[in-house]
Amino acid sequence: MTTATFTVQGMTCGHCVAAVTEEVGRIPGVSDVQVELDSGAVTITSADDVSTDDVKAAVEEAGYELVT
Ligand SMILES: [Cu+2]
Repeated sequence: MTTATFTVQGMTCGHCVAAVTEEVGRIPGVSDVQVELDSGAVTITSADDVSTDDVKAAVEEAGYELVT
């Protein structure tokens, strides 16, 4: 198990958090996603390292932007 934290821009409410959690949770191997609304921090627990490209794609699919 490994964890990685990313920052997502543009979330404003619990619905945004749910959308990001759902999309990021679909990345293969991801077992847990914790989203902090205020800071935009998204902590991902997965079997193997997640690729930034996968996280970026999932975040954009949800309608938000990954801060790099
Ligand atoms: Cu929202």
